[in-house]
Amino acid sequence: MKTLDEFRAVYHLPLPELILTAAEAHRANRGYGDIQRCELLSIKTGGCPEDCKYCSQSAHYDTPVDRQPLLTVDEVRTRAEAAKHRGATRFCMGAAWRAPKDGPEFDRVVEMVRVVRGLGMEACVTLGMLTDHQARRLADAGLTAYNHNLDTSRRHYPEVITTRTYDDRLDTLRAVSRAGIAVCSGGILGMGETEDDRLMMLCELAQLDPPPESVPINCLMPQAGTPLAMAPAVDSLQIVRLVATARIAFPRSRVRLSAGRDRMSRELQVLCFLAGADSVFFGEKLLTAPNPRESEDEALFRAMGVSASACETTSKP
Ligand code: SAM
Ligand code: DTB
Ligand code: SF4
Repeated sequence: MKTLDEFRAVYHLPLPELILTAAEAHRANRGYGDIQRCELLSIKTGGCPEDCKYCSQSAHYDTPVDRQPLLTVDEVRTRAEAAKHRGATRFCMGAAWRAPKDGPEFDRVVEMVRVVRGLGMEACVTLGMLTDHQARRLADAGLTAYNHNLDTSRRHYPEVITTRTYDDRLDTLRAVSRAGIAVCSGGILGMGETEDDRLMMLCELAQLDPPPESVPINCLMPQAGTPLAMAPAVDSLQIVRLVATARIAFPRSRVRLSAGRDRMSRELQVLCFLAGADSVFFGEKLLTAPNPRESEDEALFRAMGVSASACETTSKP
């Protein structure tokens, strides 16, 4: 699927037909029961110069998030080891930067990537805009993927962020690909956009060559003090439709049911997995916001009868 009309035609199929089509694409292209557990760690928190209207870490808004300087490599190692014991196979690290500055801090992040890879986990980082040189250094350290979300459609973007452009975002994604690092890029639902805006975002991602290795679908977690603090929740069947459309458009990619699961019922999450989602953030905190309790996720996975081996690993500390 490449054109917006194709995306619309798929998205607006009768819902059972859409889910079945996505499930067939999922079964044909990936291990159906393989739902990846990822853990997320904020390695540098708050004080970000960007004005993303959804974000608790932007210095433009008065939010309850405390600033925290870049963690040490040892702190990251400890957290990554614990994540591995809980069954995570991917460790994702986020920094509240517009772009990393070359120097000791970037060197430290490169070392963090080496450490996580050394533990045998996939490593993903999200650090803001990257130069070609920085992308190559991360690639040399063995980085598995770089997360950099388009967030929304090109036309809705300026309503959400004014301190950078959509093309800045695409430039970084191209630098990441040029360095041979897999791209993780998706967006956030529930920022006042239309359903068509969400399809435009998927359509932009579908133009990337190669297509993104993973597509995170986040639901806005309204953050106190931000301009989107009072945004209403997204309709649950619209989430299912978008997940299914992403699965059909990116049959070989991970479609990640990312932020916002704490407000989703078990049944809605199961529908999303049926529609092709195959990854979650595991652990009680995302970057600054809460995630479902580990015990709840364990129970959900057990009830679904998937990833039994990962559950066994996680029950032993
Ligand atoms: N500063 C870097 C950047 O924005 O590229 C990396 C960190 S940023 C927090 C990573 C992503 O988290 C954002 O692109 C956005 O898609 C997602 N995110 C941030 N706040 C969120 C929220 N309140 N609800 C849902 N997703 C959110
Ligand atoms: C992504 O798409 N979602 C994650 C990850 N990439 C970095 C971030 C979710 C952040 C949720 C809000 C918070 O914890 O502050
Ligand atoms: Fe900064 Fe990233 Fe938050 Fe935007 S989303 S304010 S760039 S940390």
